[in-house]
Amino acid sequence: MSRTDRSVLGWGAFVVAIAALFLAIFGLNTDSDASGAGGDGGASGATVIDLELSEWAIGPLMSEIPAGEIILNVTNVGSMVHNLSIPQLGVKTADLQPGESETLELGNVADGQYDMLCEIAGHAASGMQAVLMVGDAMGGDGGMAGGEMDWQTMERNMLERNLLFPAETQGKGGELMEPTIDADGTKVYDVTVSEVDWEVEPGKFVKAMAYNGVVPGPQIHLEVGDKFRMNVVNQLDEGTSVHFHGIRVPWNMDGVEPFTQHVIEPGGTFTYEFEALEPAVGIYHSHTNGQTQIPNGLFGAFTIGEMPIPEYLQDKGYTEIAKTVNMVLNDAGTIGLSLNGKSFPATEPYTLRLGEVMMVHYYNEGLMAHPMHMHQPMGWIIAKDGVPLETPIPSDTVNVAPGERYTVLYKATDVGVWAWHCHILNHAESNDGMFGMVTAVIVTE
Ligand SMILES: [Cu+2]
Repeated sequence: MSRTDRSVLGWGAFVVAIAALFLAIFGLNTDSDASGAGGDGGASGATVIDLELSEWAIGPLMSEIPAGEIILNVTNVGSMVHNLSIPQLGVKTADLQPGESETLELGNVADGQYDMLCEIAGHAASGMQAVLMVGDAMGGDGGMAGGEMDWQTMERNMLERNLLFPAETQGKGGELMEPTIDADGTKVYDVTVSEVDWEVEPGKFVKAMAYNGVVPGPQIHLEVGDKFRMNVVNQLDEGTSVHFHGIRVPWNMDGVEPFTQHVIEPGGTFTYEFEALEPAVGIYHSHTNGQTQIPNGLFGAFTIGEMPIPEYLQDKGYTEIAKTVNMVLNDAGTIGLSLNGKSFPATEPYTLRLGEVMMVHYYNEGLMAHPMHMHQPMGWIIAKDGVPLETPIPSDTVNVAPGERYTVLYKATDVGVWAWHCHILNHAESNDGMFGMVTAVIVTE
């Protein structure tokens, strides 16, 4: 849909609008106090830098530092165990307990950009990555003064990345899956669980776990009264199971070893079968090694019936839904900070015409809460965990905790390219441009 929609607006206008929007919204962060460069410290002439590890950042913001001897004083100021690794230089601290420090001598470091990250599973994807910029790291025309990255350089870096949006990547998840219909009318879904190479953002392929090869898994939609069957084939090299989160099912279909079933072994199969008893906004996901399998991609929207528009909003002109969007949030595993399995600039933009209403079902399949913020249009929460609210709640920001679902109506009231992102700012922005949990809604006449 996005290709067609983009052509309506015109590609050039789209890019210009996006650029203007980004410049307007995301101000430049050139706080010089945030520089980690400690100047030329010590008799050796080495540059000494104090770095802090926390959930989920490596800080402070790094400015460019001169080539030569570099010493890092690394302190874990967080509440979890972290480490700091610079793979290109082959150096790494031990796993540091909260409060612990370690000094890393990097030796004589040449001009360049060196990635720094915490190597504990999931931490880099959650934000614990940074770049150590040394000497002429930017290729000569950065105009460095006093070891600081000037604002023009930062701006150029940010714009370069932001203008990649919306970037094409391989693979698109979450599309509606058509069942085959059994003789007795049962809707039958065949689902294969396997590891795939998933392009999270342009050129960045990760090992994902996927239902039918895509992240999120294909959407399943039933009507109340439908008979449902899912034949699961496990092609992973570990066990798995499927839980129907937020769906009323018989106990033995709940997908939890050892309470309800044995794990589906590698090469094994399992059939889930039940009747759709009640309307639902739910999700199907793994319940085996879930803290890894779910963030790595084993989730998909599972909806039953239609969500009604509350009378209160019908009176305000919300009479028809132009578009329904499932927005699955994630922040961990191999996929990391993402919307529907993609990270900015590969996230999908959405288009609306003036006056149109978009219904969004948010699902959080990550490990952290995410306050999802729509710049415009204004939102109304109409359901929590699939249950309609008697009175809608106005919401330009809705905080979605892991496992929760919120249904929000957004009405397009003003033309423009409107950012839509997680408002935990380091889930969306960096001094290298936007990343992770950012997309946009484009409203046209
Ligand atoms: Cu977030």
